[in-house]
Amino acid sequence: MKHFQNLLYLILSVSILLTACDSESPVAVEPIPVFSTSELSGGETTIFDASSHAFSIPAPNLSEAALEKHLEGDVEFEAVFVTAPAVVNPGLGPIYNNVSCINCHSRDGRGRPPDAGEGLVSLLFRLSLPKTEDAMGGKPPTPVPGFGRQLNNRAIVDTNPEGKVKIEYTEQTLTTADGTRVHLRYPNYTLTETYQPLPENVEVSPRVAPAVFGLGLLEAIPEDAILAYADENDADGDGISGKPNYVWNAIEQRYTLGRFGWKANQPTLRQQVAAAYNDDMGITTSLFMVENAAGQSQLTEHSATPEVSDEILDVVTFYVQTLAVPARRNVDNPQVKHGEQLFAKAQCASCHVPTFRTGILKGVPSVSNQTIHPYTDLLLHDMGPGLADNRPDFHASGSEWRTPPLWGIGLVQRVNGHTNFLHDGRARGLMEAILWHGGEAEASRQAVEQMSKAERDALIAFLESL
Ligand code: HEC
Ligand code: HEC
Ligand SMILES: [Ca+2]
Ligand SMILES: [Ca+2]
Ligand SMILES: [Ca+2]
Repeated sequence: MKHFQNLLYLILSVSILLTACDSESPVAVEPIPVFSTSELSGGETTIFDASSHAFSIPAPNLSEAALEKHLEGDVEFEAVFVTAPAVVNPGLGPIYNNVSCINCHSRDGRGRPPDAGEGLVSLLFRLSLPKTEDAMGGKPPTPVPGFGRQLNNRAIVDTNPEGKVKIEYTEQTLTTADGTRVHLRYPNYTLTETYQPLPENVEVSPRVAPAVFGLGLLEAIPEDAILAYADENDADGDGISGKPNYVWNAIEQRYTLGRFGWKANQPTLRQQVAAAYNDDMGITTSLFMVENAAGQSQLTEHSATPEVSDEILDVVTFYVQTLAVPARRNVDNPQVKHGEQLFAKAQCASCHVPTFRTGILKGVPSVSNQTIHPYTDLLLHDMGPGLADNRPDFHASGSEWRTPPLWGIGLVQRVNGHTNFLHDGRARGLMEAILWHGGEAEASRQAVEQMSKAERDALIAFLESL
């Protein structure tokens, strides 16, 4: 392999020498690598595919047995659940948000808010009452009596959905230093047709389904490496803090570092998946045996055995751990390179951390010991009042969000047919998403507002290369 690579360098060098001879001033020739390392966003799990399937491809470095397990998980991720009793995939509801994982995580990508006149599909609303600290010093969200942790807007026959949501947008305009006007859309949510009155002091958090590729790599980042970026009291004075969330770990029965979800509110992918079955689909697993409708008069039956087996929970977890990360494109394009410099200069990289080295994730060698480029620190940041949901989630305050990874963001249009970004999908494009940044990212946003049009275009070209 090494020989082959050297040979390749040689051939490339010779051909460059030949072309160099044509020009006026021949330049010294360095061997150039076949792939730039910066293209390999997911290390050895990277795939070179920029098609509409870019988020749905198994990591190319899986063993044959691992690939088989991944493909079993793929089938379960797409499985449509129905009302019990049924032969295949029973247990749906009685109240739920959607009938399969893939219905929300469309093409393993991201969801969006509904269009005018459309019902909720891949946007859901977490609910809670103002929290109090528990005996162990944790801050779990307090479920709302009769509604639990989330508004379940769909229900099986003869059962009432918990309610509906009316979304109205208002527009505000921001003018950049060079006089360009950018429109920002601000959502207003009203919970309607609730099956019983909601308490006055209910807290509501809108969240769209994020993409599910590359997640095993994020799970494999050593905790120390994440905590190294935490700077809760901004000791280095750069205006950016970065705070770890500590969330309830149902497997370990203690509080551990949160990594997944828009507020880093889930500690592991296994728990995230089990919670999705439970909260989003009304399906019990060994991890969460209590139906999401518990405590409601409309819950008549309660299965004594998990509605989804541990085998299925295993393979679905493995599936979201082992989806490949798409490679970057156009890394050597001068505009993209310029944009990358501006990204660093505007301090974007302080939160959207470009590079991590993964440790060992037990049972998942393909994501272990990889150099990756996720553009996240997995920490919480105060993003200001404009983005606040005012619903704390464990240690995340009402205005704190986890930095989302930016890898693959340039392919969202291709895969999902939209460019709705941020936790509630309010942004209709990358620039709108950036211009919502406030709080700790205030200086970053101001830097972007001060940029010339050419610089803003370069920044976007860089993001689109991810
Ligand atoms: C109703 C829509 C919906 C359904 C159905 C759904 N999800 Fe999700 N999923 C979401 C939302 C919204 C989030 C973000 C949750 C949060 O921030 O708390 C999410 C988060 C995730 C994450 C974490 C992603 C990240 O980057 O942190 C994983 C993994 C995931 N879901 C897997 C699944 C699996 C597996 C299923 C099926 C068992 C499923 N989801 C069903 C909407 C859905
Ligand atoms: C203080 C930390 C911080 C800084 C600095 C920062 N971001 Fe972010 N970024 C976030 C967080 C947190 C979110 C999620 C906010 C939300 O969804 O409400 C986000 C969201 C985004 C998104 C949308 C991602 C998605 O999945 O929807 C983009 C694009 C983005 N940032 C780009 C940038 C760029 C470009 C810069 C520099 C100009 C920047 N960010 C600076 C923390 C930061
Ligand atoms: Ca059920
Ligand atoms: Ca509920
Ligand atoms: Ca700091």
